[in-house]
Amino acid sequence: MSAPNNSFDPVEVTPLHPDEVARMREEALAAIAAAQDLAELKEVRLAHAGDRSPLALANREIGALPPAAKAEAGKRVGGARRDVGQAVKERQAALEAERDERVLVEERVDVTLPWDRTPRGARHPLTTVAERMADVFVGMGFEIAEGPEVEAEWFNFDALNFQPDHPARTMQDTFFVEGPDGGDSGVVMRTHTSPVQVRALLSRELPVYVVAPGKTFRTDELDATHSPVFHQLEGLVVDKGITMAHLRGAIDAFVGSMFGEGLRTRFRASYFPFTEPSAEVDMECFVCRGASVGDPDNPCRTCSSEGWIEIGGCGVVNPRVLVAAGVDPEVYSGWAFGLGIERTLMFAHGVRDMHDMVEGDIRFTSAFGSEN
Ligand code: FA5
Repeated sequence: MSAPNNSFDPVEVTPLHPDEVARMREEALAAIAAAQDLAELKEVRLAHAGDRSPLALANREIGALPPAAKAEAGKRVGGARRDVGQAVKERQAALEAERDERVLVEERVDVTLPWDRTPRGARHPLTTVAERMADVFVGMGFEIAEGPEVEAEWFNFDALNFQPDHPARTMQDTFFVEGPDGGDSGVVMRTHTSPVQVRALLSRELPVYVVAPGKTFRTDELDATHSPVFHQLEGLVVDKGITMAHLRGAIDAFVGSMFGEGLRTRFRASYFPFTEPSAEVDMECFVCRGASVGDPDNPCRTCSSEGWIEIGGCGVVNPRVLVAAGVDPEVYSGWAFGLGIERTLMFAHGVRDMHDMVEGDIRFTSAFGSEN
């Protein structure tokens, strides 16, 4: 067994030599001071204060020294490591403060700049008016029903009691969908939303209280009051003991809600194959309330000084329609209406020309705001 190495001189172990320890300390402090950002400082910390740094390796040598030499060498290396650790801490704090200051400047938001210069998109007023119209009926307990825009002729015409020779079926009014061989496909672009009546009756339990907003198509020329593609709101009620008086009440509630309370409505006798009796619905002009009639000094542009505005067609559901939809007309009765949504938008917002609604000019739609 060998004797303890009492005569060992720590000065002889190079990494523990005071000059060497001082050099390692100076080198570390210089590298820390030179670190320009936090990433660089991280690398410097690993190199000069990490487990494999020269000072850490020197520290390991102390274990091999004789006890008498350990204290002094430990003090020397420990002091250098403390200084390096302290310098890293201080540099870290300084660099973090610099970074925070820079980020504050770089990410500054000038709250005085004008905001949102890009015009915001909005839904088309036809969509919002259609929803408002439907909402009035939803508020009365109606449900929303739907049907396809490309519709079977049977739903669009036959089930609604249009006779085979009815003029609405001709090419002058209806867009027919061509069959694969160029012939008759039995399918049309729906000319009104009334086919949804039959679809609703076939697919729902009675009683039925529905409204169906939707797109419709006719071979009309685009002019100030007509469009080949337009929208209607269909309404249908089928229940026991339903009369035209209920229809009157529902229309009055709708007109009051959309255009203002207290406006009178009137029914003018008309004809639709799927209702009997049928009527055109007029409402009192909400601008002049009839005051312009017979007064050339105060003309009204909204009602053309007629005092009344036509808003759609309606009537008691023809028993033949109920039979086509499998409903017993001895037990059930009902009524239906079809309102033009473009016309409603025209009256409600003073839109003079149908072109404005279809041409997609943002100057028209933006006037309605960004209601969504
Ligand atoms: C019908 O379409 C019936 N289906 C309405 C109906 C439903 C009656 C249920 C009875 C029971 P009419 O063809 O009148 O009816 O059209 C109804 C409304 O659609 C018109 O009052 C008008 O506001 C609108 N309309 C019709 N054609 C056009 C068009 N080319 N452009 C814009 N709106 C139109």
